[in-house]
Amino acid sequence: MATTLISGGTVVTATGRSEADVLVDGEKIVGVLTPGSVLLGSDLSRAVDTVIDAKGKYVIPGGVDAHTHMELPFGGTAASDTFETGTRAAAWGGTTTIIDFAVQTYGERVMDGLAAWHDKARGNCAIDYAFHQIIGDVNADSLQAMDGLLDEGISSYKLFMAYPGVFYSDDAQILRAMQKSAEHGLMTMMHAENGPAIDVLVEQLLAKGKTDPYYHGVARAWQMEEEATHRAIMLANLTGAPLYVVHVSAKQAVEQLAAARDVGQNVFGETCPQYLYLSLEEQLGGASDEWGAFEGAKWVCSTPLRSKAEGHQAHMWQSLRTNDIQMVSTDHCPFCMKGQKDLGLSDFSKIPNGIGSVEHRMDLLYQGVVDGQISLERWVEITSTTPARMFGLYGRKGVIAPGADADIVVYDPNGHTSIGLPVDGNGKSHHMNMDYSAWEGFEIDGHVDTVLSRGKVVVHDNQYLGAKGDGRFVKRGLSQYLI
Ligand code: DUC
Ligand code: ZN
Ligand code: ZN
Repeated sequence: MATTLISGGTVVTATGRSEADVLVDGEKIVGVLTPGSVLLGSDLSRAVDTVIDAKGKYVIPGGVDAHTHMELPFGGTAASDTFETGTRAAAWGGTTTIIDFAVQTYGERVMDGLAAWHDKARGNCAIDYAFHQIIGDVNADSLQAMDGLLDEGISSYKLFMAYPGVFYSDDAQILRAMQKSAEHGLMTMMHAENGPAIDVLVEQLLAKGKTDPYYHGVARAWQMEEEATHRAIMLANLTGAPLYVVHVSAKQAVEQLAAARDVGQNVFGETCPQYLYLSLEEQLGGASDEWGAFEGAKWVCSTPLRSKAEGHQAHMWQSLRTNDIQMVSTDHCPFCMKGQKDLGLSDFSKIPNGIGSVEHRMDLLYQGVVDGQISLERWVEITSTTPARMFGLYGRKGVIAPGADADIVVYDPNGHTSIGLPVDGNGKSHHMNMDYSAWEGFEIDGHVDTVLSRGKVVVHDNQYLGAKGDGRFVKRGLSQYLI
C-alpha cells in the first residue's frame, strides 16, 4: 500500500486547528501527527512514498456535497452533467463525496428507480458517491419499498411539495411517508414550496404577458416557501419523523425552522451558495448580454433567488453562524443556455430549473471566511463534517482522524481562483458540463491545491490526475442527529 505524508500544514477540523502532519496509508488516514507526537521528528518523510508539502496551507477533510442531481431528467431535458463530468468537476473544487438523488416518479417502482441510478453512476465517478431516494409517487407499493431502503445504504428520501404532475406529494401522501420513515429512522428531505398555489400564480403572470425569467422568482414568492416549510414541520411534529428542509432561501422559512428547533423538534435546514450570494433583482433582472432579459434564465432555480432588499442573503449567513441552518449543499442541477434553458424563451415556466455549482461550493464558502461571515472551523463543519453526520457517513467522511478515508484537501489561503466561462484547454475556468457559469466574475481569495480521494491524488497543481471509475458507491447509515 502506498503511503503519503501531508507535511507542515494547518489541519482544520470542525472543532479546531493545529499544526500537524497527516499520514496516509493506502486509502486511510493512519496518523495526525502534532508537534508533540512521537512520530513527528523521526524522519518519516524518508520512509513514505510521497510527501506533499502543505506549509502555509490548510489541510481539511474533503467536501461532502449532500445535494446533487447528475443527469436528472427535468423540464423536458436532463441535467447536463453526467456522473463522469459532474464528479470530476466536484474533485477539481475539493469535494470528494456527493450524495445524488435516485428518482422514482409516477408509475415507477422505487427499487427500479434506484437500480437505474446505480447504472448511471457505476464505473463513471471520479469521487465516492451515495444516494438519497426521491419518492415522486407515494403509494402502497412505494411505502412498502421504504422498508428496504436502509439495507440498500439509503437512509434518507426526498418528497416534493412543489411540481404538481411531476414529483408532487399532497399532504396525505406526505403524512403516510413520514409515518413510515419514523418507523425506520429515515430522514425526510423536503422540497418545501406550495406547488399548487405557485402554479396559479404562474398561469396568471403568463396570461398578463409576463414571460421573462424574472417572473419565475415572483411566482415562487417567499410566502410559498414559508407556508410549505411550516406545514412540513407540523406533519413531522405529528409523526415524529426527522425532517431536513432542502435549499432554504427565504428568511421566513429559516424562522420556521428555528422556532421548531427552539421547542426541541428534530428539524434541520440546508442552504446553497446561490442563496448566500445571488439575488432576484441582480440576477434575474439582468439584460446585459446576448440573451437580453432572458439572461436571467441562467439563475432560474427552485427555490428561487430572493430579493436582496428584503435581506434574505444576509439572514442566511447569520443563520449559518447561529446554526439555525446547519449546512450548505449545492443542489447542483446544471443546464446549458443553448438547447436547454432556452426551452423557456417565451415562457419562464418552461425554463429547466437549476444552477451548476458543484465545483465552487468549497471556494465560495471559503470566501465567506475571508469576508468575516463564518470562521475557518465553521467552513469545514458546514461543508464536510455536518453533511457527513447528517447523512450517516461520519467517521469515514467529514473528518481528518485515524481510520477515516483519506479524502483530504490542501487549500491555499494565499492562492486565488477566478471563476469564469468554460473554455477549452488550460485556460478553462470551470469544469462542469455547461456553456455558461452562474458564477462568472466571482473572485475567490483561496485555491484548491491538492485533492486526495481515498488516498489517491486526483488534483494537484491545476492538473487532474484522477480517472473515471475511481469513485465508489458508499452505503450510508442512519443520521447521527436522530433522537
Ligand atoms: N430545484 C432545482 O432548481 N432544480 C432541480 C429540482 C429542484 O428542486
Ligand atoms: Zn428541490
Ligand atoms: Zn434538488
